[in-house]
Amino acid sequence: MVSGSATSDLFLGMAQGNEALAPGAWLLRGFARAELPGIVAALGSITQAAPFRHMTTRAGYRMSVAMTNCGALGWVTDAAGYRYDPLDPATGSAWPPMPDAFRLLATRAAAACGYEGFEPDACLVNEYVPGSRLSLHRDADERDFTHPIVSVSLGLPAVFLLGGLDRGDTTSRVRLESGDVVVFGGPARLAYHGVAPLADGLDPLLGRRRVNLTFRRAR
Ligand code: MD3
Ligand code: FE
Repeated sequence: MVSGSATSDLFLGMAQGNEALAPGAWLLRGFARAELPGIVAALGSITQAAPFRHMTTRAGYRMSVAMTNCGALGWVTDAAGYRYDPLDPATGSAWPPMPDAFRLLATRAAAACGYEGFEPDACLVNEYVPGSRLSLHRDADERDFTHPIVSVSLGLPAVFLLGGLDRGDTTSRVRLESGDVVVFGGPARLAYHGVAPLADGLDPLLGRRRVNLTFRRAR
């Protein structure tokens, strides 16, 4: 798509050029491109305070994606299961604050898709190296699913898999590049999704890796 008519786009407050991936899911190609150097610099400060680490699922599997967080709450998984925690279990300290530039970017992207007033309190930061993947899952640890999730892709390109509300639904593949932003709300908020194994390459800003920021309203 192919957003609807100019009239309904205006009515919903959506900018021209947004691509609908599914009802409620919008791809904003290059939305963060101009801000990439600043985002990458801020990311360096965050990972200095809260380094990337490979978490373990409740079932005991080590995730191939390394993770950290910024913001009031951080998503963690360990033998106790999945949860949002105000403290980084690795340091015992609060997660680094969410930079204003991150928060404003997420709020602007959500508003560009018709989700006004999005105020994220958690930003999960995923780091992929060649071969890292994220198996099909849905994000259901948040309190209120009327809030969207905003994803910002940085570094190497990835193939994002988007399914439906049932695990067995067919998935479509979307190539996400550095600076692309995706907004998942409404009927797409609880859709199954994942990331195919990362292909090798070299990104001018991030090297041999991909980093994804997901902005959430957890509480
Ligand atoms: C669709 N991250 O952190 S972002 C995750 O690229 C996650 O690192 C992927 O899935 C990544 O949970 C994909 C895109 C995304 C995020 C949340 C969604 C897609 C979503 C929530 C509902 C539907
Ligand atoms: Fe997810």
